[in-house]
Amino acid sequence: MNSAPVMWMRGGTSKGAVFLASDLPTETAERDAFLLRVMGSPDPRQIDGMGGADPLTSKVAVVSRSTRDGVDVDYLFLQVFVDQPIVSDSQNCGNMLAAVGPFAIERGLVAATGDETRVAIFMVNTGQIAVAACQTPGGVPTYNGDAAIDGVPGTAAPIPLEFRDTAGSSCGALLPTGNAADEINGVACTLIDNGMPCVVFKAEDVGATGYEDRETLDVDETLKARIEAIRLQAGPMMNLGDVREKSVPKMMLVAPPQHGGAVTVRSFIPHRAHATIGVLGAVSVATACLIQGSPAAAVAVVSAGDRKTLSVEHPTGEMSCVLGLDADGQVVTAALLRTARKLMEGRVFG
Ligand code: NQM
Repeated sequence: MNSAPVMWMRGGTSKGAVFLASDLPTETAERDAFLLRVMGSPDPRQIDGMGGADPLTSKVAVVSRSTRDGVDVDYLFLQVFVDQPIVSDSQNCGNMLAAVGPFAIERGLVAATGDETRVAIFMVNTGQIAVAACQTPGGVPTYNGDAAIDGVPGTAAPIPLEFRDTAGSSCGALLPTGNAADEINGVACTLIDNGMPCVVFKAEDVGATGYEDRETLDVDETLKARIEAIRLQAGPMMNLGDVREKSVPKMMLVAPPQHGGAVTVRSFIPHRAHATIGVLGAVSVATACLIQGSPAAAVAVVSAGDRKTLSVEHPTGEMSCVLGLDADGQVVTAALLRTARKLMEGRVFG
């Protein structure tokens, strides 16, 4: 295949290609070869493709009508590595998820229902469902509005996302080792998966502050080697197997909040620092803040109550996670605000 219809979209603080599944090759190797050529990978500059030389702008969403009860569309997320010839389905992406609802309405997979259209999305990577509330005044998706999210300039139409039962999405359990903390290379880590497999540890335990900017973290080769050594050991402990060629688990360095939030995070996803924080990554860290005995709980500031809004501070602002707890104090729902924008529509060549 050498070209396909595509919409290029911003979803939350990420950006990438959104395809109808029926427009891509059904055979995985052929599909992945095409997507590598589309993005211009492997190449640190992705000069011969559409990727933005950053994992956050080298993303693909594949969308199809769902046959599942109560679900509108299926969404498969693919991470196209920038500098390696890898297309990975080992992770989900809650930021690109924000683009899926409007895309599904634009492509006629879902009929608009008045001024707001709720789209139920099956997330193929993890087998879970999210609901996106999309603005459709007069039955037409709009991207304009007054919602602001940190990491994106200006304002856009709000797209609240609701998640249910995300615990153990890829690792089989919220805490795959059963422990609030495990020691790896002398660092106390929480191995947790509430929608995204994450290793959460105190920034100070790996010689960082947790308040660095992205650029500072990205050039610190000593820090990155120390974190990667922890990650490679955490992978099998989290039931993820050998993670050398996987983009999970994400590495989350936590520190006390500085701006009135619940916690500060710097994340490696996993080899570059994140400009903000991933959506499900933030849900997983916020959940770790509620686990007694975890490194995150030791630095977090959390108020009482059974519905908690945890503001997760990141390099360029914050992301608020609204967590719903059951009678046992377990996190059973999560809601976040995102926005999205259609950037172009046409054919992309691979
Ligand atoms: O955690 C980046 C992003 C993400 C993932 C990454 C995400 C999530 O910001 O749900 O959104 O962690 O690779 O797009």
